[in-house]
Amino acid sequence: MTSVTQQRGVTRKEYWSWVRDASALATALGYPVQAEMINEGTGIVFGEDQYAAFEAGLWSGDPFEVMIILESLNEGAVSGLPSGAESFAEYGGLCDKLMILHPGKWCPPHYHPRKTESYEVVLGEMDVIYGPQPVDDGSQRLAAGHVPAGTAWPAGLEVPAGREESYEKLTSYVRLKKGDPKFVMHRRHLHAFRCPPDSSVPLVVREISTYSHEPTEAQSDIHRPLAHWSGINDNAFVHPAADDGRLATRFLD
Ligand code: RUU
Ligand code: CO
Repeated sequence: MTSVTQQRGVTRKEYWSWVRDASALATALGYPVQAEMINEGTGIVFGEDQYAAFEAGLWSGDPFEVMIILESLNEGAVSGLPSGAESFAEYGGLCDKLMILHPGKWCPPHYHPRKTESYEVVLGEMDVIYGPQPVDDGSQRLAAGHVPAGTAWPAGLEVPAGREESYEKLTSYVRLKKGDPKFVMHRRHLHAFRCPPDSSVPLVVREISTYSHEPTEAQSDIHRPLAHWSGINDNAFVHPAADDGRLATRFLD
């Protein structure tokens, strides 16, 4: 009997060429890349099984949950608020990120109890799927906002093997292109997106959003205007394994 072993990590050589190529592309496209944005959390692999993406390589077109995030700004808006408004500050602020995904690769299904985000395609095309209705998780303090209904999924929208169920509630679909107006994904709407597998270029998307509460090392306390925000994780991934990737990269060497 032959046993199939799946790659469960990435070599440093693969990781750094992925991240350095992506940051060079971002710089060429005019994004303000700074040295401190390049680290072991810049490339995100959403769970141990998703390292298999590196076996066939990032250009294979195969569906895996693997992406780059370069974050140039994450500012909470907390000072000068009227009294009584402070506790709502965690819903505001301003964040600017550039996200880069290779053909077939996905940002996995998730929603944000607080963050509203918007997308502007800088290079390539973007397949977005989302939940047309907001998630009711009992935690809501603000209205969710309306995301216009898209169409049904087109044929051939391949999602990662073993994670199919986590995509099921994201029934609305839209394809975004460079030059489209920003598409707003309001808080509490499930969303995921990918680069089409037949693309000749990686998908590059600029995300402008409210403050991103994320449990990454890069989010040092310097960027957190309120101490208790360090305990907030505003990314609710549908698949339990998807959360792992935010915390550390698994190196094979
Ligand atoms: C995009 O939808 C995003 O929210 C990024 O900003 C990361 O937080 C993960 O997904
Ligand atoms: Co999101």
